[in-house]
Amino acid sequence: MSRLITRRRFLIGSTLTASALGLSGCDLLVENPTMQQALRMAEGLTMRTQRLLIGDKTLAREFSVADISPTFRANGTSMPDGAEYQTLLSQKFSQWNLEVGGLVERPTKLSLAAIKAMPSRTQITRHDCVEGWSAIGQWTGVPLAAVLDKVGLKPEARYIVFHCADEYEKSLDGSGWYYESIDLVDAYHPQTILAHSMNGHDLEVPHGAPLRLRVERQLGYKQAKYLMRIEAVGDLAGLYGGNGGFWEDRGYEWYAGI
Ligand SMILES: Nc1nc2c(c(=O)[nH]1)N[C@H]1C(S)=C(S)[C@@H](COP(=O)(O)O)O[C@H]1N2
Ligand SMILES: [Mo]
Repeated sequence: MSRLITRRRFLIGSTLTASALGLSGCDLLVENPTMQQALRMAEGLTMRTQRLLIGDKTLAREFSVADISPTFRANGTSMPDGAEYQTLLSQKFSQWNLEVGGLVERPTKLSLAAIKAMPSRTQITRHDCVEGWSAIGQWTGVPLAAVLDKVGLKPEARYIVFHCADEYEKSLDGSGWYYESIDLVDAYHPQTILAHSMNGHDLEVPHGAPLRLRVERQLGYKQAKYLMRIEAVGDLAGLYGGNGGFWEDRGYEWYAGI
């Protein structure tokens, strides 16, 4: 399947991998099956090695209030332009719900108020974007584990998928929606939260209002903003490009360990 090459995709893709390999653009990489297989094997190795070395429950470093960056850049989408999101925003997210479904015993919808009423965790962590910038921010939200316990995962569930409100790459076939996924080790990690607040106030639109994922041992593109729906699945093959995330479908690693 051939896709339109957007300028953004070319720029980001090429700085990430193609330049390191001396290729002229990420499409060379993305369309070369041998290279793809080699990358995915190396990625599996990285994930296993990292988990062997640091363990499943190791915490990402946490910082103090004094370390919080005075400015935290917004990256990727900074304002979803779809009508549905615009309506929800104009109502201050009073009608927004997080849908939780897929391979769960009790599919549910959670309002923002319900999410804010759940036990929360606050953490000050460093966000590392693959493009080469970092910022320290304070995040408050409900542990994903608490949400998953509420709905009850079915035994076949192996990944949690995060569906977002922004179509990052406009396309006729709808393949450009931002989404992400993590496995159950990261889903149940104590620092994996659905954050509704940043630096002590409600999440602002550029940073993913009303709710975003924080999965602190991975890179920036895993931190899905504008959450609309969470889905438990047994494998990632049936979703969009099959690689578990918007950027993963465009050549990035699925396990983006820092
Ligand atoms: N829905 C959505 N989530 C997203 C993105 C996006 O474009 N859309 N960009 C990702 C990238 S590449 C980064 S670095 C971070 C940026 O988060 P920030 O805007 O709060 O800095 O969000 C990630 N999550
Ligand atoms: Mo990023």
